[in-house]
Amino acid sequence: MEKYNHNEIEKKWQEKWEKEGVNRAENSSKKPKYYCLVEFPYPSGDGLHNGHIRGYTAMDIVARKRRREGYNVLFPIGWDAFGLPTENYAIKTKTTPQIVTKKNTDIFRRQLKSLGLSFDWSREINTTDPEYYKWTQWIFLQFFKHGLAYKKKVPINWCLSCKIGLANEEVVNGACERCGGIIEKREKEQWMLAITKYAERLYDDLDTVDYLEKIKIGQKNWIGKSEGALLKFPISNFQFSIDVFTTRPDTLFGATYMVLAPDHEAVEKLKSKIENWKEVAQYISQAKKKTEIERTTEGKEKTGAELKGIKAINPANKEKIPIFIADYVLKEYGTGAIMAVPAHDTRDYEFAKKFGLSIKEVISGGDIKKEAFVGVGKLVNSSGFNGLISEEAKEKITEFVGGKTTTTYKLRDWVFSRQRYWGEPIPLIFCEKDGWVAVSEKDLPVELPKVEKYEPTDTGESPLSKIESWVNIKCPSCGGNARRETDTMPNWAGSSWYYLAYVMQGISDFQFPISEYKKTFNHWISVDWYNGGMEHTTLHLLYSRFWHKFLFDIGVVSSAEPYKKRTSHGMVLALGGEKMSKSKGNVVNPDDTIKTFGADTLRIYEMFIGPFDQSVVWSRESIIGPHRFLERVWNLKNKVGEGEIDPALEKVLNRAIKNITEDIETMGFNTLVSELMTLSNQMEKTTISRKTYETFLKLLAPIAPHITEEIWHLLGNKNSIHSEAWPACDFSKLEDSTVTIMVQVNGKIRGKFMVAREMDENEIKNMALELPSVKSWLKDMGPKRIIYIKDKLVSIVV
Ligand code: ANZ
Repeated sequence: MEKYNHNEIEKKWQEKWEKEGVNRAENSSKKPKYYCLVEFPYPSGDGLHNGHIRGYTAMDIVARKRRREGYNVLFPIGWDAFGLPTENYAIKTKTTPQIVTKKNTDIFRRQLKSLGLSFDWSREINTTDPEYYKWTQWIFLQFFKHGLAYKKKVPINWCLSCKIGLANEEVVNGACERCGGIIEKREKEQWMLAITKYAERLYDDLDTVDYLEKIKIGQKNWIGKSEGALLKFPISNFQFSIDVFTTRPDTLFGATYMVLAPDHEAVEKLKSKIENWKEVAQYISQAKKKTEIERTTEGKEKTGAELKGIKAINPANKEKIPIFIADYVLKEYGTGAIMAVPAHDTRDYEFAKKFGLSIKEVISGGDIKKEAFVGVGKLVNSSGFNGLISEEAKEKITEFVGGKTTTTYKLRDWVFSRQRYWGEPIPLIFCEKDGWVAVSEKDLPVELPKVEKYEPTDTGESPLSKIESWVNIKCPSCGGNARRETDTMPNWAGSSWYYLAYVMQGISDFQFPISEYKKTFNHWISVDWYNGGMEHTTLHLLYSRFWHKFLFDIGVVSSAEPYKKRTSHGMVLALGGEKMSKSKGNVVNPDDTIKTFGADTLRIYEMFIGPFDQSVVWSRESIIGPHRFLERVWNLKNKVGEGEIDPALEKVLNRAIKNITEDIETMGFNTLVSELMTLSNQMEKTTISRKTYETFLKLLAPIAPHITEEIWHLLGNKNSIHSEAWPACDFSKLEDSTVTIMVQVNGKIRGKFMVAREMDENEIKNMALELPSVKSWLKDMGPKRIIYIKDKLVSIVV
């Protein structure tokens, strides 16, 4: 067999495509637009990993197909380069994050180019470029000006080893998401973004987008919408009442005690009458130390303290019930206070058992001696409401006690400050007289100053706070002495709007005012198809949807959602199913694979390795298969004859066109590859016409762009195969009008006959029984059963 020199061929075409700018998107075009987006990588020191390659190759296939279907395609790439690993590495190696970033992006760029991905490199972006974060800062200022960025003292999750405050979402199982280190609660003034103001729209608008169902569910769970009621519980001997939020007002008659979050404001107000204040105060200080996750984990032993000397009044039956503080109730959710219904809520049940509180059944259907019955059902022990079903009772009981139906969300406002160096400076200035003042737009970007030392501080101040010459500044409003904000933005900021940055990047000298460019934004936005890792389908996706909706509200963009469609690929794992990581030494370096087997082979392998949405295990042995396949494709060119088109082959070819066209849309990339393999097997068996071979190459081109381009030119074609129209399926070649029906008697084939496709079942059964060969087997016995499998088989049992 003739070998093909992948190294030479791949390099040659990559250079030519780049020189000719074949993948550039046009800002104005008569063609319809299509915007394909992949998650831009964080340029870590490990280089590109196989998970990136899997997702990027998939979208590359889509982008290539769209171009050939006549679309003006935008398929861009860039670097999400702010973040802790770079900063930590710079500290360790005594360089600067700027230098580390430059080095890493150079490696990533080279690697991505060596894969032949059809990115529009003219639009490359980097979130750490001052010309980029100028706009991140500009968007932040718009939030600030619209009252959606505010400073608040919040208990933050402080990672002792990263020395950084983390958002709740960044705390996983009570530990730091980045380093796995210990988290402590600390009170700190932080910039917050009011994402909760958008909770309802972020939830409801999921109905308008085409995301994988599991992604929609993930988003919904983060937002955590709950429909329920606010009910007032008067406090005896006090002139006020406490609101509780409940999703089950139908269980009100079973509320046998009340629980407040340990940090609920009412505790202070009740203090004078609390008989066991010492015990209560001690419990409060203990609870402070725990993270939210520790507090709320199911099945954990419940703790609490009763507020002795004080009672609440159940508004339904006027019974006096005890009040507790307990850490399973969170201050930030609902009203921070609950009515406890131990018969019908698991956590309340555990708590009541431990503290010997009364458990009163009000919904029938369970066995409350054994466990809480959390289902809905008929009301009992509920006075005039007995016999109603839960749904009805919810409304009636809420009305009866003067409550209010309401919707709550689990989503919290977003802690937006970080006390680290390698992030976007928050463009605000504090003046004693004017308070917080925005940096003027003409002074953006507020550049990160070059510093000697950017180690985090133990006091929790940002390292920027030590650079007096940078910090001290005149107030833009009154001209008096003022100080810059020294906190920086979280690493989520730059990626919250980057799909817009690619559009801006295509406009030379993009400037204020943004409204001038609305036409170009409107041409490209929304993104038509966005693929990325499953791990980014909650936070990043939610944050960027939030920013987009805000930009929509202030008139920058005209669509309510940034991404029309979102899909996800499964991870590529190391042998043994472990995550690939440098520290485990099990990373497969794509450079080696490309050198040995070629980018085309690697691309096919990554697509062939398993169902796209599932995790797969990398294996070097199995990469040989795709490589041999390409060698056979290469050799097929020597078989091309001018002879008649083989009708059988034509049928296989048209079926492949149909299936591959569909496979790309449904991300069935592994079946796409098998389809191509089957087709090439068929071609090896007969003479092939040039047209058949060329069509085959056109189908293979999106996944193996180099080898197909090379053969295409060897066949004498002058244009690029990647600008050839996408093959259309000739359906008349596909379907035979007749089918062959096999006939079995007692499980053995005894005959066959041809009929028209879709013929009536009874007629076919009769024809089978009339067949001479079948008749001889049946002799005089009547058949016991006849089974028909459409267009395939009649099975007779005697
Ligand atoms: C009484 C009740 C009876 C409840 C019952 C449930 C079952 P979701 O669905 O997650 O929104 N709750 C309310 N605020 C809370 C807080 N700050 N911390 C902890 N728990 C809180 O849950 C709503 C339910 O969680 C509410 O409904 C309340 O308990 C509790 F048979 O009220 B329920």
